[in-house]
Amino acid sequence: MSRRAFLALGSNIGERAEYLRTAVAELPDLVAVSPLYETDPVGGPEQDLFLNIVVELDTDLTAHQLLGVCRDREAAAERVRVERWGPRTLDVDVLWIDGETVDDPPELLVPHPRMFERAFVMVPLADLAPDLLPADWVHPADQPIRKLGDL
Ligand code: GSY
Repeated sequence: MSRRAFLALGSNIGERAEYLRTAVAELPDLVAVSPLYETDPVGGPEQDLFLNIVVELDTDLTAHQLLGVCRDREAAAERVRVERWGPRTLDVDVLWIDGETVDDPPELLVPHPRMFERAFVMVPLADLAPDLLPADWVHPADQPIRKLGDL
């Protein structure tokens, strides 16, 4: 049975918007794409600004199949894992699947364990699914993000 799932996408190397557009075009069961945000990097070394979006799928793929979709999109963007938390052409994470939790570390944890700490995830997620924003969620003051418009 299909259910709502959300993925987070980010890029901070090269033609950032193009990496996001190409990935979105290849996603299965896509129903919505958030506005595009430019965001200061959170964590990791000093690095360039990210572009971030969140997408909504209506899918009957399993959580692990969704993880495979994320990895396929990253591989297609020729992502090279040079450094954990470092710059990347494309990052795609499973954030949330309605009614499901997955505890299969380090491969897959759903809901994503850091999503609620990250403005670059929660702000675009709230654009698509305000019901998922906790009532007491506060935008961290040290995580500025700027809405750029549609991808
Ligand atoms: O976890 C996703 C990759 N990533 C990002 C990101 O996508 N956006 C911002 N602003 N900071 C980030 N730090 C990491 S790691």
